Amino acid sequence: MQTTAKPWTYEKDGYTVVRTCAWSPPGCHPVGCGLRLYVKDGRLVKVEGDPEHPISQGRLCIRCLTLPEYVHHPQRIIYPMKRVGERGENKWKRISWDEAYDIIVDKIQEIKEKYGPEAIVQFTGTGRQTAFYDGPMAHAVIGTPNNCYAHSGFSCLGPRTAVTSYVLGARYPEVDYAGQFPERYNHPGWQPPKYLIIWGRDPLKSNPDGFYGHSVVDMMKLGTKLIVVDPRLTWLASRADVWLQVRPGTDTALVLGMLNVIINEELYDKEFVEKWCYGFDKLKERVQEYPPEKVAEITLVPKERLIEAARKFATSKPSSIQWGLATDQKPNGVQMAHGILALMAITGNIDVPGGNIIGSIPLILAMAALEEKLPEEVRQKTIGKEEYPAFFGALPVSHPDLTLDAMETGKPYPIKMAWIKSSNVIACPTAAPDRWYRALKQMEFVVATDTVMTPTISAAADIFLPLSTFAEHDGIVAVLFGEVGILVGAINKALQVGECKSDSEILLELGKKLKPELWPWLNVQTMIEELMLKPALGITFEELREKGWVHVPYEYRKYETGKLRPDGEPGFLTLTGKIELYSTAFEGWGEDPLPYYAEPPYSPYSTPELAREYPLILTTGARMWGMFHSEHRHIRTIREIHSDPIVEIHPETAAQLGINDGDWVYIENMFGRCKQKAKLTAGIHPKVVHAQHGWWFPEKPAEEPSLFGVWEANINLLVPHECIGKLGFGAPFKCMICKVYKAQD
Ligand SMILES: Nc1nc2c(c(=O)[nH]1)N[C@H]1C(S)=C(S)[C@@H](COP(=O)(O)OP(=O)(O)OC[C@H]3O[C@@H](n4cnc5c(=O)[nH]c(N)nc54)[C@H](O)[C@@H]3O)O[C@H]1N2
Ligand SMILES: Nc1nc2c(c(=O)[nH]1)N[C@H]1C(S)=C(S)[C@@H](COP(=O)(O)OP(=O)(O)OC[C@H]3O[C@@H](n4cnc5c(=O)[nH]c(N)nc54)[C@H](O)[C@@H]3O)O[C@H]1N2
Ligand code: SF4
Ligand SMILES: [Mo]
Repeated sequence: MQTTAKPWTYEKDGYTVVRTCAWSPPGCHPVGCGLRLYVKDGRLVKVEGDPEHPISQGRLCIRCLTLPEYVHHPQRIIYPMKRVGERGENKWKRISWDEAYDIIVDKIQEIKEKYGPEAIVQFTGTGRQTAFYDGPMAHAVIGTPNNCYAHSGFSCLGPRTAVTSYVLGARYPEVDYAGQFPERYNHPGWQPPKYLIIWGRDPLKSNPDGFYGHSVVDMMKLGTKLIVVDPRLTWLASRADVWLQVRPGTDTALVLGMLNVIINEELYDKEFVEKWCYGFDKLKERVQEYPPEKVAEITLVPKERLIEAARKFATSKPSSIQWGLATDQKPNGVQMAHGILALMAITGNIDVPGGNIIGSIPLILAMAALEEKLPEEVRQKTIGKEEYPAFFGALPVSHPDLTLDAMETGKPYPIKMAWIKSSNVIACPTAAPDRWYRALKQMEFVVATDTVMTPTISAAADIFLPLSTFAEHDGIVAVLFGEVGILVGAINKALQVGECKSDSEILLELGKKLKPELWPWLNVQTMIEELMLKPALGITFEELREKGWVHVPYEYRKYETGKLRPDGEPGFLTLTGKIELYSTAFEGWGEDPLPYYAEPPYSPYSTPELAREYPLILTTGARMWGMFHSEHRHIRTIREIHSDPIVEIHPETAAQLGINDGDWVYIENMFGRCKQKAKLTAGIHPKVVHAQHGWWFPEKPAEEPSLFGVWEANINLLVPHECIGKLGFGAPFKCMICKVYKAQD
């Protein structure tokens, strides 16, 4: 453990400088970049990257650089509020925290008595800071089993981590970018991957989960070559050794084709396969169904490119794979994830320097202990537990699609209250958002916590609780929630804005009112210390803050030393003790134990009739530099860069449709339509279009029917609900069909 040169807070040139690690709000995933916040007269005046931070090393993106604009934005809501008009009228009255808590406590108790605790659903979004506290809030404060991430098929990270836990018996295997070592790339024994496959991910923009995107560029400078699998020519694809421009939604065929080449040409790691993999012969048999010629036809990737990529990856060790959201956002994503794990495994790249590394004990598990405080008979009622055991076994939350069904039908039981945190439900995560909108409006009582008024809150909430940004509270950030053993950093409060509170303060304060026996801690710092820091790392919050960050102890090849299993035996924590190329778990659930390709539910091949009317393939939601999902639409500096919702179209396709660069166009299919601005680019396949997600317009009226223009550009109006994979995972957000035409209005 090192100590940084500067203390966590100091005075400089009339400013109070506070060093901190970033998380949310405003949104980001937990990489925990290092910042220096400059505060004067109670205002955050400027922000600098912290050059001492071992991962970000002084670099920051625009979302952190514009933090002062976010913190002091006039549209921020900084006091608790109660709705006074009708829902959707956006009429509110300021109240005190005590009054807000009294109303909430009374209402929760009333609903529990009348309908049972399961009638309350907590809605959460992507892994922002509240991710540590979501389970405890639902289960050990509110007392409901229903904690719901309302993204159809839980199509984000969940499928990847679930499949990993079944196939590998471990948490998400991340690219070894030396983030776990204080001396980073100079660590003895570390080496850069020779090839890095970037598959359905754009990490420079997304810095996803626990991966610091810019480390790809660092590693390229150290010699790493890229293979990029993406229907769009990203910055990284343009610099790749091999770019596989795949038809959206067909990746599982591509991975099976690559396995075919590697296995048939005997380019795999025979020793590793022999010792640590289960079901190789069956996989070998299966991949015979996917010869490169056939795969080329399915995927639109030329056969030669596929073969070249497979050979380069398999014959260059170490190599690793960055696999992203495109894995999850399709009903066939479980099989894609299985195939990618098989690719890492048979080439012997698991948990080795420069390969894909496996984490140690996740920090989040300490918090998870609190989730178990839910009585068993209540837990049994979690929506979807019966229908999707594979889903529930890995993600003990309520199933998103079945939760909407329950809200609409009252079956298996009525849903009466929603607690919305870290999600803009109708603007961003949901397929068929119009149905979610109607369902939320039927609720008897809705509480929301956020930093600004959103379309969802204006439409449906009764109480608004104002949230502090990461500059305004103490906390911790753990890279990938501690799922890979990398780094834990201190979040330090630099200022107070209005009466805003953090997710963890709200959790503790409400916990003390509703279940005081479970919430004995005096403040958030001690709670975090007792629940996470001491058990996982043996340090106090003050010690962490003095050091700035600590590295979590990490070692390679844990399967050799018995560190992946509680019984201390070598191997993996699966039924067979090996990496299951043939999954005994899937077999148990009646799913095919081997990866297989299935056409997207709507495509020129699976629905040729519909495809005549909607001939273009639609992928959505590739990340933007400046926006985190539906956030940041109100930040002027960022809107100068991302002014309008953008749909990317190939110039030849646009010419056939009479569309010019900058035209407003409708994107439409059998489920709905929305309007975005055309950007012509040769970097997309002529048969494919890409549309942005998460758009709403804070400059438009907050009240109904506009709701900040949330229905205008909302691409999820074209994505159906309940169109998910067999085990409950994955929906077609990245593989729909559509037509595009010029908007005349
Ligand atoms: N700036 C910013 N960063 C973010 C977020 C944000 O909103 N903004 N969101 C965060 C969240 S929650 C997540 S889950 C991550 C996601 O981050 P990533 O995993 O990087 O995912 P995306 O940016 O959605 O898509 C990555 C790439 O997949 C390509 N793609 C589209 N369809 C397909 C397909 O069918 N197959 C393949 N192989 N590729 C396809 C897209 O063209 C895109 O370049 O980002 C996180 N980071
Ligand atoms: N078509 C399409 N749709 C998609 C995607 C796609 O690629 N294509 N991506 C999907 C993915 S991967 C995801 S994860 C979802 C994301 O969906 P959500 O997570 O629901 O994202 P947002 O709509 O940005 O809602 C987040 C809200 O939480 C607030 N917030 C920010 N930080 C915090 C915090 O720390 N605590 C709390 N309590 N609130 C906070 C923000 O101000 C914002 O209003 O969207 C999904 N939607
Ligand atoms: S990745 Fe960018 S937005 Fe996220 S914490 Fe780091 S600098 Fe901030
Ligand atoms: Mo996500």
